[in-house]
Amino acid sequence: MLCGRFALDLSRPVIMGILNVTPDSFSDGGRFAQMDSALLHAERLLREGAGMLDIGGESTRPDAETVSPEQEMERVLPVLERLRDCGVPLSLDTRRTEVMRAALQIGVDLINDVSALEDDGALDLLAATDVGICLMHKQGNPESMQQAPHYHDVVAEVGAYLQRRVELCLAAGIRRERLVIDPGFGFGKTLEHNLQLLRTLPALETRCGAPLLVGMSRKSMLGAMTGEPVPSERLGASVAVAMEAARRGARIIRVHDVKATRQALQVLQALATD
Ligand code: 7PJ
Repeated sequence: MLCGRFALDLSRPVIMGILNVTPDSFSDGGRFAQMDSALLHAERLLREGAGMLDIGGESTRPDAETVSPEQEMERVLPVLERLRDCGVPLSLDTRRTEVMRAALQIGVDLINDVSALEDDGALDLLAATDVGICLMHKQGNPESMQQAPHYHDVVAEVGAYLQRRVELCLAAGIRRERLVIDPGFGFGKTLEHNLQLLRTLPALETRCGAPLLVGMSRKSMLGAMTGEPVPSERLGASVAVAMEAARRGARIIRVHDVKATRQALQVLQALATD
């Protein structure tokens, strides 16, 4: 995969470590404390085996508070700048063209967009660059998407949407090698929808002709299966679904817990016969 300054080898799954840059509830030390804790956390993710970092300043969890584009940029741009030479591709998790434009000036390798470049101008902006692009499916908006997710055939609808977004990118002159796709677990989906998508991952990759990125780490679908209400206590469930996704061909796995995911992937790879 071509991804800004990097050509990524996806023959084995790559772990994308999640770096949230949102206000730290444990400290009110302001911007510097936020920066320090983000950098410390990035160091840990890298030490534990992250092959790329996904930096996000706007929470897109269900019911999250809204963040202005200015706030989002204030959070992520300094972190992007400081991590620029950390040795792995830097991904930015954003839906906003304005934030993408500013990040491109500093240097970013992949734009991870949970709205698949639907913001005005995003497609044209990225077409003129060489960054990687993650196109994700969601139904509705983060504020309300979990209220009543509905599909006639979730696998067919998510596949058709992602296929259309891939074709739109190709038509805009973006090379296929720059694209990854993501069914968007938890983004306007019930547990049953998520499970159907997980079971049919291989067909999605074939249909869209782009490698798969998946993100299920700590999500409420795991709470629904295990009864564990606390996201950070869902490590076992997170690793289990990450391995199932890897077995079904996921190439980039977006997680909070890099060390445990890496160990599990190493076992999976040792067991593989082909
Ligand atoms: C995802 C994401 C995901 C991609 C978030 C959370 C919510 N980007 N950003 N895929 N989820 N590509 O991590 O709980 O599933 S934010």
